[in-house]
Amino acid sequence: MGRRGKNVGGLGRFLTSLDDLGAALVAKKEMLLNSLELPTTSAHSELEHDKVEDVAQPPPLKKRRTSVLPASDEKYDASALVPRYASEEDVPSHLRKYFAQRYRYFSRYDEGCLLDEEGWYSVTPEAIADQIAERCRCDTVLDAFCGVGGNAIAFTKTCNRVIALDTSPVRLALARHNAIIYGVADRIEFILADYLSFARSYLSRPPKDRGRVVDVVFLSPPWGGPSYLLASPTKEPSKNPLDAETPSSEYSLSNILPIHGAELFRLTRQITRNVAYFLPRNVSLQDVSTLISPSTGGSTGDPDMIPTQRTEVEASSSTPERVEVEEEYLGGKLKALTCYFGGLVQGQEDMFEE
Ligand code: MGP
Repeated sequence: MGRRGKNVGGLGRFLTSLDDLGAALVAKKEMLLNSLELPTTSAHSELEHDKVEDVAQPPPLKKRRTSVLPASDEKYDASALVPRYASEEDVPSHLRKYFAQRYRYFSRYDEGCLLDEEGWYSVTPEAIADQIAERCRCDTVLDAFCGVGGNAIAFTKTCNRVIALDTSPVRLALARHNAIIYGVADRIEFILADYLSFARSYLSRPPKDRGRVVDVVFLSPPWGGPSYLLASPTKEPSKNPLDAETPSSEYSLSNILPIHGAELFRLTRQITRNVAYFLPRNVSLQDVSTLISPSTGGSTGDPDMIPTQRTEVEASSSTPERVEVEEEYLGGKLKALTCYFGGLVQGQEDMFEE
C-alpha cells in the first residue's frame, strides 16, 4: 500500500538525508583537516582543501517529478487522497476481490489510476462502460453519478460533451485524475453537485435558459453497497443447480439511493426521454417495466404486466414505448444490466429528438 502522501514523505526524507549527507561531508572535511593537522599555508593544504570541497558539494539536485500525471496536469494529481494499491498484500481483505479485477475496471491501472472504497465496488468495468457509451452515442451526455470516472472516460469516445456530476469532492478529483491518465479530461466537464438539486434547478429554468440540451442521461446511482444481491429477499433460493448464476433475491428499485429508483427515473425523464439506467443483475424487471407505465408518468400501458424475458420489456401492447434491457457479461458471468429508454432503444430511434 502506498499513500501518495507517504511517498511524498519518502521524498522529503530523501531530500533531508541528502542535506544530512552534505552536512556529514562538511563535518568529515573538518575532522579530516583536524586529524591530519595539515599545514595551513602550503599548496598541499590548498589541494587537500579543494579535494574535500569537491566531495562536500553534493551535485545540484534536479527537481524530481513525483506525479504520475503529465507535468501540465500535476496540480490535479489526486494520489494523496486515497491509498494506491500495487500488490494484493496491501489491499484490505474486503477489497481484494475487486483489486483482482483492477485491469477490468481500468486497463491503464498501472499508470496510476485511483479508486476510493466506493469506487472499487461500484465502478463500471471498462468493456461494459465502452459498450454503454456506444449505445449512448450523442452530442451531450450527463453522467449523473460519475464516481471515479469509468463511464465518463468511456463517454468521451462517443459523445462530444460529457458532463460528470458527483457529490463527493474526493471521487470527483479521482475521476479527473483517471481521465487525465486516459488523456480525455479536457473533454469532460466535472461538476461537484448533487444530481437531484442539479436536475431540479435545470428543470426550473425555461428550456431556452438551460444553457445546453442534454441528449442522454446515464444513471448509475448507489445500489446500497456491495450487499445489494441480498437487498430485498422476495423469492426462495432456487434448488436448481443450473440457477447458481441467478440471484436468489430480487432487487427492488426502492433500494436505490439517494431516492427511490422510480423517483430518480421520473425526475430524469423530465430532462430527456433518452435514459440509460445501470442496475443490479437481480433487479426486479417488473419494477423496471413500471417505469414506463402511465401510473409512473411514463407511457400508457398495464402497470401490472409481468415481463417474461430479460431482453425486452414492453410496457403495453397498445403503446410503442419499450425499454430494452441489456445483460452485461464479463468472463461468462453476468455483472449488471443496463436498461435503455426512449430513443436509445433499438427500433425507437425516432424518439431521440422528442
Ligand atoms: P459485484 O457483484 O458487487 O462485484 O458488482 P463482482 O465482484 O463483479 O461480482 P461477483 O459476483 O463476481 O462477486 C458487479 C458490478 O456491479 C460492479 O463491477 C459494478 O460495476 C456494479 N456495481 C456494484 N455495486 C455495489 C454498485 C453500486 O452500488 N452502484 C453502481 N452503479 N454499480 C454497482
